[in-house]
Amino acid sequence: MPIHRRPSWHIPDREATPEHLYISRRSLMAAGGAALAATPLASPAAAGTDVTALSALRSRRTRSLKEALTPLAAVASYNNFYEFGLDKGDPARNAHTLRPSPWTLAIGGMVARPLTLDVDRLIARLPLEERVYRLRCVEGWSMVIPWIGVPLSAVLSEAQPLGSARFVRFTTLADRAQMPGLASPVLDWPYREGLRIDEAMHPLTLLAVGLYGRVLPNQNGAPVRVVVPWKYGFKSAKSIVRIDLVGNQPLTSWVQAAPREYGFYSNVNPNVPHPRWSQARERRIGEIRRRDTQMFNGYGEEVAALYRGMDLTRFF
Ligand SMILES: Nc1nc2c(c(=O)[nH]1)N[C@H]1C(S)=C(S)[C@@H](COP(=O)(O)O)O[C@H]1N2
Ligand SMILES: [Mo]
Repeated sequence: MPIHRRPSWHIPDREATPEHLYISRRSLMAAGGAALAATPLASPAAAGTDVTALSALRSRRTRSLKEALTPLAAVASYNNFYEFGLDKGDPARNAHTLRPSPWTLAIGGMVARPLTLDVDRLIARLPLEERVYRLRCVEGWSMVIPWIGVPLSAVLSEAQPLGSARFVRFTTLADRAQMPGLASPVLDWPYREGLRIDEAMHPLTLLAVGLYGRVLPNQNGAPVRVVVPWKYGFKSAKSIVRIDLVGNQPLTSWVQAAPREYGFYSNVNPNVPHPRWSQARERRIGEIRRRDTQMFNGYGEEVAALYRGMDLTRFF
């Protein structure tokens, strides 16, 4: 691997795009048309962190892709968020009952300094970045999204993980009053995910609080979610309430539900088919022709070393 190359997310200052982030909620609504108007994109309770706060950002685009962005209307209306139903349109229809503010994120487990963070305040003090990442679902669709957030490592470091911590477990909200999908036993709630600690601390792993210059729409995991761009979408847990540093590989909801179909690693891998379908191709939302899926979702240059020597058909 060449050493002197700029990191692939580097873009020159002149291409950093403050202006187009300064989008008002009204112009987003106009741009998005009917789908957006019907969708309560705003997190009404999150007054402290509304779109003005995020767009007045400090946020600079620190990572771009030479691929068209998936329109916001699609990003906010074609979702997997089983807490709000199983159909792709259910989260946009149902997630208005989620109350993203106030919201507490606890960081604990094997840390020297357990934290209880008020997410509105966390957002206000974070040096937010905009990063355009692909997200690919294990079901074979993908999107390109301008996320806003910070590297997860920046927040985890504040809790001072112990040297003995080897994995990170994410626990998401499970509140029947806010989440009608919990009535279905499709998963063992709360939705739980996990990463190895080096994956969690990798500079690509984002703790996202917004997209398209605004706070996260509820259906995209408000107020705080992870985005792990080289893994299948389900590794990117939404509406997180707890992050624990742990010693052993945590049991995640999808591994628990169907261990032969969903492994702990779940790296995007066109060479390892899901037992019931191929992972070789994908459909970018908004496109008709399918395209080839890239190893590690195209992020191999940065993450392949994490898995050197591992049999990726066994650790899928
Ligand atoms: N809490 C929670 N997080 C979740 C899910 C979920 O059902 N519940 N679905 C996952 C799946 S399968 C995908 S593909 C992505 C979808 O994210 P998006 O709707 O923002 O595109 O969220 C992931 N995070
Ligand atoms: Mo997914």
